[in-house]
Amino acid sequence: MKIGLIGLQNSGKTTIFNALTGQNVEITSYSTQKVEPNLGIVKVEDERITTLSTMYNPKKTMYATIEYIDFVGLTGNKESSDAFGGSAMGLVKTADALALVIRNYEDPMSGDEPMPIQEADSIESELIISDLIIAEKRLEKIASAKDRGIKDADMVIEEKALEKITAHLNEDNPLRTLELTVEEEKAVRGFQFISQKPLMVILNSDEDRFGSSDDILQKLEENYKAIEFSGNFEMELNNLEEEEATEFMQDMGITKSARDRLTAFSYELLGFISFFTVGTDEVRAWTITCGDDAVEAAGKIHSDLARGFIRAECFSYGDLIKHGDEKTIRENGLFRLEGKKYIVQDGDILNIRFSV
Ligand SMILES: Nc1nc2c(ncn2[C@@H]2O[C@H](COP(=O)(O)OP(=O)(O)OP(=O)(O)O)[C@@H](O)[C@H]2O)c(=O)[nH]1
Ligand SMILES: [Mg+2]
Repeated sequence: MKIGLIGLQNSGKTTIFNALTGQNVEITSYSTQKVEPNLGIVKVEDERITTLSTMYNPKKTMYATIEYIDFVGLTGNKESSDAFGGSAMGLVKTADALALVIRNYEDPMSGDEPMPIQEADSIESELIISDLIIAEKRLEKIASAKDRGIKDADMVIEEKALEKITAHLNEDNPLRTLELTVEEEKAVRGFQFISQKPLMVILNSDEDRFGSSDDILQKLEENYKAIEFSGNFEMELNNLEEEEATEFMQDMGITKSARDRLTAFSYELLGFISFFTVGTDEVRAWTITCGDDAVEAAGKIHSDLARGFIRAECFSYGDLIKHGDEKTIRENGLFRLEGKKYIVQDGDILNIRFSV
């Protein structure tokens, strides 16, 4: 899973990136104009994998991972709608979800008071406008093709979908709140509209404001999924010994690390679940979307497994813990053979039978 951190300049994206990844990317209160985004991969803590690894004693243990991409800040200048210009845009489009970082502290350069709700709304508008430009350009092309007498069934569907999309965007709504039919969705998938991506808002509060922003969070939650971090504080925890860090966190009323909180939040937002593969070679967690079937799960491991799918041998992590070993699971009739249409459950342990 890839999450892109976006937001205005000085909203604390890099600070939060450091807090999440344990990296030490330079933090500046002036824009560095550094266009290259920072990349960091973090492990998704899952005690089930730890337990499975103890049971199977494999050569390799692989946790699921989240990749964070820290982009350069947007200027918030409506006239220049090239916010995600060039290569950065290409990268933003590869993200599975966006985390929009909003400043909730005085601007270190100008001293300006934070205006978190306005900031979130104005960036949402930028995303909407950038999609609108793409959709309208494409509609113009379709219109001119039609003028030249070109017309096919696919184009008709695409045009209808794009009209629906532009109407929605024109009312200042992001595409993630628009329902498209499977056909329409397919027709416009290639545009990778940015406001269609799942979005979470990270309210980045300074130490004084942290924990007393319920009213702001409530307001944000009218339109967004929102979570509060104290970026600076949480970044500095990385430099402390664990015991000391825990004490500091308790003082702030933080129960889990920024990394664990954002992991849980994004799994919930994106509807992600995990299944496992086990063996003496490797114990591994795989991330899929809730509702995915056995073939889709197999495809996560390797496209060959999806293509040549025969059956999934399956039992659940919960049953394994309850009964202690695979043998007892079989004896109790809890070892199942599932077909292509089987909807994989969180905590399923799968072995895919396939032939290509
Ligand atoms: N008080 C306070 N200041 C913060 C916090 N997070 C970031 N800052 C300050 O805000 C400034 C910018 O932080 P960065 O993390 O570089 O912000 P950014 O969003 O990555 O900025 P750009 O990459 O230029 O867009 C620095 O001076 C930070 O010290 C915070 O939680 N509290
Ligand atoms: Mg930055």
